[in-house]
Amino acid sequence: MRLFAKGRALAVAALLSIGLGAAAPAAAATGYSIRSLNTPTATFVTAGDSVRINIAGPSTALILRTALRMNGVNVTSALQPDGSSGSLTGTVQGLQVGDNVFELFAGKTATQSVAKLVVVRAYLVPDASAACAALASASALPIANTVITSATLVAGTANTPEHCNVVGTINAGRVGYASSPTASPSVYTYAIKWQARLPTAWNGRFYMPGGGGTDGSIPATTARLSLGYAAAANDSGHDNNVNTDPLAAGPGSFGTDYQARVDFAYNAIDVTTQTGKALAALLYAKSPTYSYFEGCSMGGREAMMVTQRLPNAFDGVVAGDPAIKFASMLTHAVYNSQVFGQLAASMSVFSRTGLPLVNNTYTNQDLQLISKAVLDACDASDGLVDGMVNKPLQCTTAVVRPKLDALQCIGAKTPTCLTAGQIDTMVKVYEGPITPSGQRPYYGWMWDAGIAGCTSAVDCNTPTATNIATNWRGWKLGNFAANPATAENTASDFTSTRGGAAATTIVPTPPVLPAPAANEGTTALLMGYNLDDFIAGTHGTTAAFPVSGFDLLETSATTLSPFAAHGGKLVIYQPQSGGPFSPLAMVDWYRTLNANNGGSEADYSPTQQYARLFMVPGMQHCGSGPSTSTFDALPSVVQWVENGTPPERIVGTAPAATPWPGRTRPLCPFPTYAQYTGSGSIESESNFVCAAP
Ligand SMILES: [Ca+2]
Repeated sequence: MRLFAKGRALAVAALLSIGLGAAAPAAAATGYSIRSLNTPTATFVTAGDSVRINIAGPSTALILRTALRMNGVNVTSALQPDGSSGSLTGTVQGLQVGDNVFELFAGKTATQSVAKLVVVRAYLVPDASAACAALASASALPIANTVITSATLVAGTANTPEHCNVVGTINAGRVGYASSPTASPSVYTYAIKWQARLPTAWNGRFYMPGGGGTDGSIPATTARLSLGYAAAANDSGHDNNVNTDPLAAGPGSFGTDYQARVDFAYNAIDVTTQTGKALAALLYAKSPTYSYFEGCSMGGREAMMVTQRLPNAFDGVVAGDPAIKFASMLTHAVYNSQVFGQLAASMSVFSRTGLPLVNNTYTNQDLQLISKAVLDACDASDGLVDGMVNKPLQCTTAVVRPKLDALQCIGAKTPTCLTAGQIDTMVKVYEGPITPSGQRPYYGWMWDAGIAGCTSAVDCNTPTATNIATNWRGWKLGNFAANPATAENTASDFTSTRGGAAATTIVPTPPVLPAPAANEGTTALLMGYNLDDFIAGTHGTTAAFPVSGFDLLETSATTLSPFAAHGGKLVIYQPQSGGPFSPLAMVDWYRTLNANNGGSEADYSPTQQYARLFMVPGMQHCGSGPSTSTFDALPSVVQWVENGTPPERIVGTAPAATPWPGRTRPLCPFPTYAQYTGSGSIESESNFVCAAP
């Protein structure tokens, strides 16, 4: 189980050969294409001033009539027939440092290009070792109280190119509020810790990966280095190895300090972005031309945040399974701890410390029964029975409930049936939290096969199968415990390392203390909350906490005009099963954005000019599940920003741990969905279109 994963970039590194621009044929719709044959990265040339280029057209006769221009200069004579019909290949000399724009014209005098490709020739740092070392004493950095701890040239390896590794702090030694009365001051002494990696061969771009969980460590900054991006990241202003008070939700104890909340919400990203860009400008004597942000989970919230609060800082943003409506989401964590807890109590399943043990309310096989019921109810509604629900908004509780009821045990519970309590409780959770006063503070959930799902091509819907995906239950229930008498609740939604910390110390004002991290202390708090009181706390302020946790962290603004006006492009991918964040919350946010942007349910085009949402059937939190969950969204946003080509589909591939390894599907811009054309293999995305619902 990946907890609040630190950016999908790590999981998809193998796909990065797609490169900065499109290595795949560009402008295929015209029948013409340009490809770079450079290796190892098609569109990033790190040595020399030439690149192998292939152009293709509908026929040999037509391709011989074309003109290829690089930066406006005709370079057609560099290409020759290569033996394939309608195809010319050759080496084009004279790349300039930086971006080189190739355009293909159908005729020598045509003015409208039929294909386009950008190839970057690297900016090279002369005397990189000395230049890197000099950054250690860089002055005039933009943020006060910045300290550079080290600046070291790191030799290239098979995986990462030579780069300058710069490590530093901002506001180190800041003493915050005491996290609990007996805590040592070292626990509430803070710094914003950051790291920048600046490759010697640079593509002119800046890149920042988001964090994960409740942050507290610097995410990896190596994922895009081989493509030439200069990267920077930060720990969000607290360190899980330092700022962890066992009486203040452990690593969530930073939430007892207001400035640490502000740093976590947005400030650490702001100051690290400014610092990282300034370091790049010093090293390369040139400011970045484009800047990108990418993250999943909490990193996804950070991605949404930069489009809302720092609208000029980034040109392209990828937000994966984002933690938007973060404060509202916590009502779901609290509510689930209570309703699942009530089910556990009714089953007389208790933990080591005597709390209801949510972990054992459903076996993996029970969840797989529900997954199968969802498919029975909704798989065919998209026109193809393939184990995927591509029209999830039609898969309502009213549609699913009869299939669940059909699973109800006649007599005693067996592995092939569900108790009435199990069915009722799961429906409650999927309908979303309701408070004692009748408020509906969050959303229901999206019925989707990824509540469980097979992790192999072998049928797992038998009472004894063990190959069942467990990411969803990891968030909601925790893994099934072999011996309840020695077990504790481990659901990530309501234990101290994740949602529980957020619901006690990070979001409510004042913070709820003590929030003991040991002996299920945080879980016990959540199970005992009055949900109306909890909501009031998320909106609370005091003299010491002048802005509420809700307003700092909700990140749900539905006007992105400054970001759009800046030219920013946003790609969101939203798993339909998800983990901590409701897919319906994202759909509602996007619909509201569209309505505020002059769109309607029949017309998403105004919003799709700069923000596109891609639902991912079957996918669990930031990956896994019975899903085509392997994809890399960054190249699509780069194409959009730099070439003006919006993503009409993102191709996802099913990983090995699915019923159909290697299957591909188009992920479609909401509200369209992947619809089978009716012919050809159902395992190939090429036989699917993105259709209106
Ligand atoms: Ca289907």
